[in-house]
Amino acid sequence: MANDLFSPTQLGSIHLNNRIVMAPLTRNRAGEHGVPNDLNVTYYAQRATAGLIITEATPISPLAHGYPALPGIYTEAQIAGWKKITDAVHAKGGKIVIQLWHVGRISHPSLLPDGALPVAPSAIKPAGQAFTYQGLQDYVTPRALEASELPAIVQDYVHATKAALAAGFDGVEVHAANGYLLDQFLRDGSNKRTDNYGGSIENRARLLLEVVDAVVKTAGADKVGVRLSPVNPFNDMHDSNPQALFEYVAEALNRFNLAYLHAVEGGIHGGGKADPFDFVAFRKHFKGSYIANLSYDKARGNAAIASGHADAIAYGVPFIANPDLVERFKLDAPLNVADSKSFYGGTEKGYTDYPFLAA
Ligand code: 8OZ
Repeated sequence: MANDLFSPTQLGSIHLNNRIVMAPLTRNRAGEHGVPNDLNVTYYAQRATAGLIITEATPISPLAHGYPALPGIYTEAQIAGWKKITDAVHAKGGKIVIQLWHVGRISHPSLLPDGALPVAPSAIKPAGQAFTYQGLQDYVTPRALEASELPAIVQDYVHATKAALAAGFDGVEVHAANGYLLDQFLRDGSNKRTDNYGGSIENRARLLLEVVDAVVKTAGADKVGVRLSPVNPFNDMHDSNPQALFEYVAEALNRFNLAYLHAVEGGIHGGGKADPFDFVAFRKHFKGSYIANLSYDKARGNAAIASGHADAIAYGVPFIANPDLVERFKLDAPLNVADSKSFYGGTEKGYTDYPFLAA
């Protein structure tokens, strides 16, 4: 029988009971100092029947922050907070990886230590406004990173990877999507550098590949995934030839034998219309496992797995509103509808209070 969403699979060293993956979802409900709290434990434990949970994007250092109330993965207290989450998910037979994040220019001095300027490949201010503790504020012109500063950022990824392993995660996902730092280097709308990290596709991919190399050396390739979003225009992103760029990146990632590649197959977060892109052709350039994401339902998820396009499907909004999404898919039960007003920040309302199916 052909594989479907309910077939077990193996992503690197991570065994999944099913192929229904919880996508990374920013929820802005961490405790003080970026320490995950008991409410966060409940939220993730409720969703442990997912074949794999990818955590919300998690800053790797104080300078990697860009929104209020994010959890971090760089202090002892944060490790202890996350350990409660990985323990709770594992106790229920689930698997969980943490998404490692540096926001680059999508930040604001009020969110950074000593009011620092956000950093980016080039000093280009993104259109739009930052979410800050004082409300929406215009983005500022970021500071272009010196090439000599990049090794320290790579080391921040290494430090965060060590912290993630200490916290009991099954692996890490390098966030190279959605207009944040690594994606800012990849795409030429945000990268105008004239050094080894800008210009050609090879140069723009260099920082991502250095980060992945360092993270793989720290965790082992079979515990590392990468997320890309070739045509998501969110965060004022654009590239002149995304097909060529991201097919190069997919092929370059083959050398590592990663646990998986994860792609956002279009535009998300209302960033505008995505450029055309052939995701089937793109996927064929990557030799390992592939997680597809973006508005899949059960039928399209099964079809993508049956056709060999994807090994697993990541569901975002459906997992916000349906902690038991796997059970509901299995039974073809109706889905709870997500309340978008409680996506970002707040209390248990719209976070841990979505009902499970009645027993
Ligand atoms: C929505 C709001 C804030 C952050 C992403 C981490 O798009 C995010 C994010 C999404 O990857």
